[in-house]
Amino acid sequence: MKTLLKGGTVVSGSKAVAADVLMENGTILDVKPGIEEKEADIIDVTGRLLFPGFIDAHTHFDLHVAGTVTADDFESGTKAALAGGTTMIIDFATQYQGESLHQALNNWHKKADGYASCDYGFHLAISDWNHSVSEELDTIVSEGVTSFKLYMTYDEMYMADKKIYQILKRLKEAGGIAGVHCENKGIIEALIEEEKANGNFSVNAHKKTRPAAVEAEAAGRLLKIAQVADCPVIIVHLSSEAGYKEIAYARERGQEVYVETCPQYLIFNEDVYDLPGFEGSKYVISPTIKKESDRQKLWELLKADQIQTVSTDHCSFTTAQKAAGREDFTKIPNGMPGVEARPALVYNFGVKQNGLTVEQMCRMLSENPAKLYGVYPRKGVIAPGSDADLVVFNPDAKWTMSVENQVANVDYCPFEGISVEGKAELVFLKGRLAAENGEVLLEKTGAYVARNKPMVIS
Ligand code: DUC
Ligand code: ZN
Ligand code: ZN
Ligand code: ZN
Repeated sequence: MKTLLKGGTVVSGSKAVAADVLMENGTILDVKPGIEEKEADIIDVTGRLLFPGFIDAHTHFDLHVAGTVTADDFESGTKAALAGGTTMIIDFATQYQGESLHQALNNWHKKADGYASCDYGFHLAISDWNHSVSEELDTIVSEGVTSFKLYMTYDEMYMADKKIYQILKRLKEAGGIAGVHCENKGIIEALIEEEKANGNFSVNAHKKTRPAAVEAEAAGRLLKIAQVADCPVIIVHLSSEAGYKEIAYARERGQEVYVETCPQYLIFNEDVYDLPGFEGSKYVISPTIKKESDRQKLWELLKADQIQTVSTDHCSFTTAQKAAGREDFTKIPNGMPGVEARPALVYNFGVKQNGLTVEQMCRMLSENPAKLYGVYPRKGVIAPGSDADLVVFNPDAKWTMSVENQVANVDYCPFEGISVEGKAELVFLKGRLAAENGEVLLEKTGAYVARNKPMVIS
């Protein structure tokens, strides 16, 4: 059966035009004004924006960390994604010490295959770099895992400068790209010792131990390592203006640097860590949410196309899990949910309130991640031949975010009480109606997506 969406505005990264969309068997057949098709299911989408399915390139589902496991696994996390209009996620398959990259990938396939309601791919987080891992890289890339993650902090995954350099050089040969978590481990550890010595074990010590300079130092160092390795790199979850200055400096030197930020850094400021009681623990994430001036700078950078993607870093823990750190902030598991809220948040705070265009929103949430992570033009665009992953977005729908209407498996919503305009009304996954007004209709039909090498984003 064919489906025809009539009367909407089709958004791409470069334009928004009135056009109808015809799809069949999971694929888009035609996109143009005035399509007539008697055999099709016809849906009137007048007044709606049609976006290519949103891609969240930064989730942590079923991650065992900090002595616990994230509240969302692939089953609940991908349902939440779909509810908000995200039709593909890219999660971080994590190599633990002593494992091969293939073992790590197999572990993540076991978590996801058969459980996912949206399409999915994996980045590989490299934790244990050695000769045999280096030898595996070419096959890993040819098998469709073309992006990697490196951490400059966290004991279990920390990568020293020498290894970062070696990995970047090998990735350049193999045709993969690395996204890097930039924070200076040593400074954080020293600041934690100071806070504890001063008797401060409370939530607000979290922000004191991770000031912007911690991010900026690591970003600057990474970018110099990448300069020597002559390799493009992605800075994930950028949270500060100081961090951005290092990126601007590297770009002036001619380096290819891609940047991701997340809704939480665009919506909140560090005052969340001073909320009464233990409320601030809901926002204990790393990097931390920074100052009001950083928040405003990130919006400016998005408007100026200096930041390429907005992903969520969805890494959810319940209030009971967060409570493990009631007496010691370093024991609060780091992370917050966001996978279902991102499209509406970016539309409301970006397009409605901050002067982003719908084309920019399309680039940040769909086209750019599709290009950078090697799934374009199969995904990231509404065009003949592309997967029929598509969001019918109602720009005028008014609603209030709340744990009451949240699909994710968490007992709080970090955006509780925030009223927004704009909602994913109908979500199509490969031509089938998979979610409607925040309710998931089609479960566990998500497929694994092997990816191509990254495309340059201009
Ligand atoms: N930061 C978080 O807050 N959670 C998951 C991993 C990360 O880097
Ligand atoms: Zn598990
Ligand atoms: Zn990170
Ligand atoms: Zn992350």
